[in-house]
Amino acid sequence: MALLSFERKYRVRGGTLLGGDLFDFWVGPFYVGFFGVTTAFFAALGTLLILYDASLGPTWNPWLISIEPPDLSYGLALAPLREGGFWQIITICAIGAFVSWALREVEICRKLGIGYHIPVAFGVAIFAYISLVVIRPIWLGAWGHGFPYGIFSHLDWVSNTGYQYLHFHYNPAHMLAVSFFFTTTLALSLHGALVLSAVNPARNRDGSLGEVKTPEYEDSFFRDTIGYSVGTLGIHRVGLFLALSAGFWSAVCIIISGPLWTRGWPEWWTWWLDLPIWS
Ligand code: 07D
Ligand code: 07D
Ligand code: U10
Repeated sequence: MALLSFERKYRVRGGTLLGGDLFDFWVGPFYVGFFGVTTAFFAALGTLLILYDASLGPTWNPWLISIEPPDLSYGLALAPLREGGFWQIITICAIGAFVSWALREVEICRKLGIGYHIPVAFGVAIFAYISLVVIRPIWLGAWGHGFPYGIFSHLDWVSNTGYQYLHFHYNPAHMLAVSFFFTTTLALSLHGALVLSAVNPARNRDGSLGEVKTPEYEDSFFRDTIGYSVGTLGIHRVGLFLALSAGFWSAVCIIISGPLWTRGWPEWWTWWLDLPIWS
């Protein structure tokens, strides 16, 4: 079915979580819904506050604008607006917008009668963000442990936080996360390449279209090369698992840095280096 006639068929009322029929309509290609309105509200308010705070600051250079979290001395209290209060409200707006976006995805899934895999996956990204600006700062007792909202300044935060633990590469959860990120790109490149090789074949020498191949060809390629094919549905499960694991172990690696491990990460490995089997 062509996409436009499909849209006519499925664009019917119902399936909303909140608001009933109230915002149950589309604007151009976008579904709105109650959570589309809350997304727009939080995104617009957060963006305006960033622009307003930037207007009070020293620069309009987009690379240098930075919304700083409060000083550590404020602990978990509310800070005055220009001393981290803006960062606190912007953080609430960001979480409001991300969670609203996820719930709007849920409503769209319900309308379509498909699974909730996409909002669940986005939930892992939201978890990683919340681990940086809510869970770890609360556990360490100060909002000042969150990262600043600026293009270069958030890189400075990552570098400084990394060196605070001497050598962040020795964080075992960071190792898992990095390996999952690398494996995700390997899996996606293999998958994209395999699908294109089978369903988008080169033209024949006489100029006629090449034959589109069936999944048996795809399975056979991997049975011939590595002895096993995970299958055409299976590769999508593998991909989702790899990508969500990357985000999950990222969240773990930063939550444990400080709350559960305060020394340099290389030191964590002494238990391993001291195992009696090595001597
Ligand atoms: C391609 C989907 C599109 C999304 C894009 C991002 C904004 C920010 C700026 C208000 C893959 C839109 C950007 C809305 C507007 C202002 C001042 C997604 C795609 C194009 N980072 N980070 C970037 C964010 C953190 C790190 C780029 C966000 C942590 C490193 C962009 C968050 C740590 C590097 C950006 C966040 C960290 C970057 C490209 C939130 C650990 C880079 C992102 C909400 C996770 C790279 C100059 C991209 C770069 C980069 C955005 C959090 C580390 C500005 C929104 C604190 C080491 N980050 N980041 O393509 O070039 O994502 O930086 O958590 O090298 Mg970052
Ligand atoms: C947090 C983004 C969430 C985004 C959301 C949506 C909008 C809307 C709108 C486009 C998690 C935002 C949407 C704003 C945009 C429109 C229209 C994603 C988030 C909700 N590291 N490291 C990681 C590597 C080093 C350090 C993670 C590699 C050094 C610290 C990942 C290397 C030191 C932290 C990773 C390397 C160091 C990390 C990041 C190599 C510095 C973290 C991915 C090759 C000296 C962070 C949860 C991530 C983390 C993190 C990779 C090196 C420090 C595994 C490959 C040794 C302090 N590093 N790192 O988390 O775990 O994405 O954050 O050297 O805090 Mg590291
Ligand atoms: C996949 C796939 C598959 C496909 C696919 C895809 C995965 C099976 C079948 C999909 C993949 C792709 C298309 C490939 C490319 C994708 C990426 C590389 C990922 C990254 C994506 C991007 C960078 C694009 C990001 C764009 C976004 C998020 C759109 C921005 C939209 C808006 C700002 C509007 C949002 C809508 C809302 C909030 C709902 C209701 C609101 C409105 C309609 C607007 C009305 C608003 C008001 C009246 C209030 C005003 C408020 C505003 C303006 C707030 C907004 C704030 C701002 C600051 C702008 O597997 O194969 O093929 O295709």
